Amino acid sequence: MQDLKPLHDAILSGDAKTAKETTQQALAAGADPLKLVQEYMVPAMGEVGRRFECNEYFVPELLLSARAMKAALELIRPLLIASGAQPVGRVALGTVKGDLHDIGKNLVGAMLEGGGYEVLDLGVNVTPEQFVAAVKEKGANIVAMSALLTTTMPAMRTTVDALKTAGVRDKVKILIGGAPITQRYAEEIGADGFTESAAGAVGLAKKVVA
Ligand code: B12
Repeated sequence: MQDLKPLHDAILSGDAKTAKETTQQALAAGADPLKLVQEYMVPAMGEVGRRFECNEYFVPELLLSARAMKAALELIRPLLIASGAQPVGRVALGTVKGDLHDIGKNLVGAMLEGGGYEVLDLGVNVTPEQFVAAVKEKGANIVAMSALLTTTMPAMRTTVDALKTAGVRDKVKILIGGAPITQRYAEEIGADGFTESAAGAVGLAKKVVA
């Protein structure tokens, strides 16, 4: 396979145009789409997460990298489906009711997509009923909730309770995250997992489903 470091570097530097072009060229040359994701794109987003944690990258860099990742993924996703590779899981992802912060959520979504998950992005200000509907009507087997405000954290508990009331709690694994969220809080509300970073979301999803 041709050297695809430029794809890795384009995502790392948030260069959506080059990410797209490199992906297009690689696919035209017969590269394996799954390999592109696993060996170049996901590691690039992992490095983005690491740099953010070390304060080398800030929110604008994260957004640009997430956009570059999405641009490349748009070309790859249809091929993965066409090649018969089954999504490893279906995730209903959203920022909880009352909360409009979506940067972290979008990063988590891009990482999960890169990890082979089908992501149903419900957006921001997502009500418990919307999460329940995504499980019942769209067959999501993972619910992933994001909250950035201490005042909206309780909406996570309300959503867990709504899933129980709707009788679908045992059909899904629940992941939570966002700056104010802790492992302790996840345990307290009965969620299945928490990570501090988007980079850890794929590993976490795999762990809880296994
Ligand atoms: C950008 C920002 C905004 C933007 C949001 C733009 C957008 N499209 O998202 C705007 C300007 C709209 C905004 C509005 C407000 N904000 Co604001 N905002 C921020 C800021 C500066 C950065 C948040 C961010 O994007 N971080 C970067 C991302 C990448 O990090 P992240 O979201 O934490 O996500 C990472 C992890 O947490 C994890 N993760 C996130 N979600 C999930 C989910 C799962 C399942 C998993 C596994 C992992 C995971 O992965 C991500 C990547 O590693 C924070 C300060 C801060 N340092 O957090 C304040 C902050 C969150 N905001 C704050 C406040 C108060 C507000 C407002 C109430 C302000 C106001 N008076 O209007 C409003 C509320 C609006 C609302 N109803 O939501 C406070 C919250 C304080 C508190 N105790 O609750 C903060 C902490 C600022 C502060 N220090 O006071 N905000």
